[in-house]
Amino acid sequence: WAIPSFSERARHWQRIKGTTIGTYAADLTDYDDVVAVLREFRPDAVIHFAEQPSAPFSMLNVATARETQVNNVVGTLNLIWAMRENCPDCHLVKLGTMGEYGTPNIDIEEGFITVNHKGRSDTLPYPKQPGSFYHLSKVHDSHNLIFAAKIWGLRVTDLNQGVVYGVQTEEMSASKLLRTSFHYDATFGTVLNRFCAQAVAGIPLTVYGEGHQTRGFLNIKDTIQCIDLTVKNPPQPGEFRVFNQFTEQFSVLELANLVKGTAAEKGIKVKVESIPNPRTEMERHHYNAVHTRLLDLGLKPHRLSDTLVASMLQEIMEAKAEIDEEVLLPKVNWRVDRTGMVEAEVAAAGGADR
Ligand code: USQ
Repeated sequence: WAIPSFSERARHWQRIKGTTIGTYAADLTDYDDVVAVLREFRPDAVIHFAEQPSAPFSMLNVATARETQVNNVVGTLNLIWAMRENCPDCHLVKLGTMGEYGTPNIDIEEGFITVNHKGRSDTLPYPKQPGSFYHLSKVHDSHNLIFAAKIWGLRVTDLNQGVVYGVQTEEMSASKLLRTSFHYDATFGTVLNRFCAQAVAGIPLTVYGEGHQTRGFLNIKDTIQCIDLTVKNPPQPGEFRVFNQFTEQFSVLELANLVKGTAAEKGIKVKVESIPNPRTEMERHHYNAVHTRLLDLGLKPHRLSDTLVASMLQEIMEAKAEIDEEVLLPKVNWRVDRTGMVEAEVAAAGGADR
């Protein structure tokens, strides 16, 4: 659905809430832009969500991989330098991802793990095994942030967020003018949102491979709650914290079956289809990730339920005519087509008959 521009939404928020919100349009990869905004606004906290967020986009070709890593890593690097020079006491709340950890065969801790090695012990950053150039960009960011906290004393919280689902925040339900975009395409849409859109469009739900891939999930409403709690409880100068920001774990197949069951109650017949996995990822693996730090700060999770899926389906049904079925099937393949490479080498060598 069409949404008002960012500044229009800010103006509308101002009208209904009576609070002032300034808006700036700046490019984080332009250092002077970043400095100008910080100098004028003088923030106590910066919530950094300005990264390219799609794993498939980063795996499309060299240009999109480069765009992802330059935008994400250079943008964050500019921001921490600008904070060091202009507001070193400001709290940086940075959007990371649970995908930084990958799917190791041990439980995932909240940022750090205590290791005993050859009779000595240390608490170290949890090992990273990301699954795309996008997820890697967040790993690179995390390392830069750990360093900036240690060397310059910046205060940093890395929010390792899981897969977000949901259509509505409370503000968006109160006014359509505050709506944000809803992505259901194979590149920018996340899995549960996509399954709901596929159900409404009447096409089979695209479970990649076996569908036992398990991830941490959270409702879009809880994303907002988590940021609020993080900003209200800043770290000490020089402290780098990691919060694993998700509320529940599900496999892809569990989500598909939940959507199928809920859609059936609404009279929508849905087929769940396993399609060849376009990604290189484990389809059967251990997954148990600690996520207590935001709960300790007071997070009240909105858990996934059939009523919630029903309300998502309802919301999407109202925009059914606008669904573009073309974008629902995955087009980006993680794998290398070696047959093509051999053919290209043969062609480069002057053709098959040489
Ligand atoms: N999947 C399907 N069918 C689909 C789409 C996805 O089976 O039609 C599977 C994927 O193979 C994957 C899982 O569902 O195993 C999650 O995929 P996703 O596209 O919902 O999420 P992902 O690519 O991991 O990325 C999303 C956001 C990203 C965020 C990340 C959190 O786009 O910004 O960082 O979720 S996490 O996954 O925890 O790293």
